[in-house]
Amino acid sequence: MNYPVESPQIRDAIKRSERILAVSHANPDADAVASLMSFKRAFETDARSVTLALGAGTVPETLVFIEGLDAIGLADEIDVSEFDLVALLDCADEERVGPVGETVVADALKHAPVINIDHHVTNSRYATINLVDPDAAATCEILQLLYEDLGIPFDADMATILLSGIQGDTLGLRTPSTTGRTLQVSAQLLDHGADLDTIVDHLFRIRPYSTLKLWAQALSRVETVGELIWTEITPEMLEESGADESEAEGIVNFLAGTRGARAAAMLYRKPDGWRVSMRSLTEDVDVSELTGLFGGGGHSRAAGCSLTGDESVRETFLNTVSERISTSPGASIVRV
Ligand SMILES: [Mn+2]
Repeated sequence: MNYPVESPQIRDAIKRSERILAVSHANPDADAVASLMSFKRAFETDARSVTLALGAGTVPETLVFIEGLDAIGLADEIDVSEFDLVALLDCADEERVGPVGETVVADALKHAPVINIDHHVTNSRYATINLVDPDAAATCEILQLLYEDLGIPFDADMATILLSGIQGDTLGLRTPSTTGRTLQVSAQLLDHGADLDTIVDHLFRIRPYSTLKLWAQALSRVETVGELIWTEITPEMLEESGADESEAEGIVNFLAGTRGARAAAMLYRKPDGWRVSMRSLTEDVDVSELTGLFGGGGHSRAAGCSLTGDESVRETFLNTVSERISTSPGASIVRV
């Protein structure tokens, strides 16, 4: 491999630790879950435990093919002070971890080294040791290189876990974040016995009926504001379809492929406002910048933010984004 990830600090921190806590973010995706699961496999020994936790939420059903998922708990049920090393995986900042993020990181920093391994360009380097590579398509891509540098053995299960994180974040090696290195890392994982067939079936092909019902509802209410295309997921829609929120995840990518749309937004209704997920297919539309206007962030083609308030806040968001991405400045903005 031509791209070593060298981290003597991480090597030393792991070597000195006996009780590691690895945490990933709320609304976990394949990369978050795979990062956690691989971390446990890589570093747990008879003399060292690795406890896994999410900031909030549950593991998506699509990942059932990974064994041992019940090892993943919730950060707010864990006493951070019991650990002598805390690793945050795939978390750009404390907020991304979830509502308990700031407390978890602050508590951890008081008495233990904190490792931050991530690939988001907006990462705020909040930890003691920051291994942040925005050129990586997934945190699992960084981890594969790190494990290799540390001489961690790869069996087929480990390779499948890591490849599922990469496949998840690159939508099957199709996002612009996919580089030659991503392909090389993936090729190596295949050589280690990763089960690509199972990953692709579970992540991209098999879906429950409830997902179809939810997509039908979300797509039936699609609207445009200028060159922004958007739709919304409400608690009522989730209840009616029997789906959970994670089943809506692919919709925003699907919307972004609409001819004439320069950006897509999915708004998830929350008690105090909305969680927003954005995508763009155009290089000149940077959605991390757009969501940044509302306190969010992410990647240039995929980013998110939260809106707090009533429908006027949503209207401001939609109109602001629409105006910013408009190719015909001064065009009238459609009221929603
Ligand atoms: Mn990721």
